[in-house]
Amino acid sequence: MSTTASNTPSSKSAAYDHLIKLLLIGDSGVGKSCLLLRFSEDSFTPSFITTIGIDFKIRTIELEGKRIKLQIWDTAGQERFRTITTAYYRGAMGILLVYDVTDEKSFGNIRNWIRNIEQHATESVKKMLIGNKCDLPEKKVVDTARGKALADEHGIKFLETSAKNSINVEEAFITLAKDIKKNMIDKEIGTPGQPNVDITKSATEDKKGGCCGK
Ligand SMILES: Nc1nc2c(ncn2[C@@H]2O[C@H](COP(=O)(O)OP(=O)(O)OP(=O)(O)O)[C@@H](O)[C@H]2O)c(=O)[nH]1
Ligand SMILES: [Mg+2]
Repeated sequence: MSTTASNTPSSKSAAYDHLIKLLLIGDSGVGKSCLLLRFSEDSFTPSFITTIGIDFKIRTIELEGKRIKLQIWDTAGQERFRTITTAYYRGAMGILLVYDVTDEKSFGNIRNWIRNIEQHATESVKKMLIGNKCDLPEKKVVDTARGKALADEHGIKFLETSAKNSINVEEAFITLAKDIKKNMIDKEIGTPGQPNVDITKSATEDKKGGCCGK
């Protein structure tokens, strides 16, 4: 598990004003873990280490003078982990739906991922469509207009990113966080001491059970 122990979601120190829980979903190999690694540690690895079950990373950012703790859950795209990964949808305030611009199938499957969200996430969840690997224009098969059209059809934002070349990665996470924060201020949720859905507990239990340890 690559997560820093002091950053476990159960840490009680309220060194933040709002806690925002995000989730990354999409087919295996589209670059979810790499996007998260770029955002949380500003690094990239070309080797493919498929995610087993679920993982998370933390990064605290500042938005309009408020400290926003982002707890970002990275799911395995592989079908065999579907039961465990869908259990995390409900706790998410925002979901990044990721496809690979060089992989037509991963784009086609976005409709299935959206259906999963409709079935398992809360209705108010904010979504964003991400076309990753935009650093490979010669291999690109899903053009920008198609990504944009799909996002428009679902009334969600869209960005093309590159975890490798660090293009639009910050923008993706921060735009989604901003949308959620705007909503939160109205509803006064996610502030320290406020009860909110604790998806951490099940993660810890799952790891103890050995079904998704990393
Ligand atoms: N060229 C390029 N390659 C990328 C980019 N992002 C990820 N990759 C590569 O794509 C492969 C898969 O990346 P991962 O982030 O592990 O994919 P994933 O979506 O987390 O896959 P699962 O964990 O199996 O669901 C790796 O070999 C990465 O190096 C990118 O922006 N550009
Ligand atoms: Mg992964």
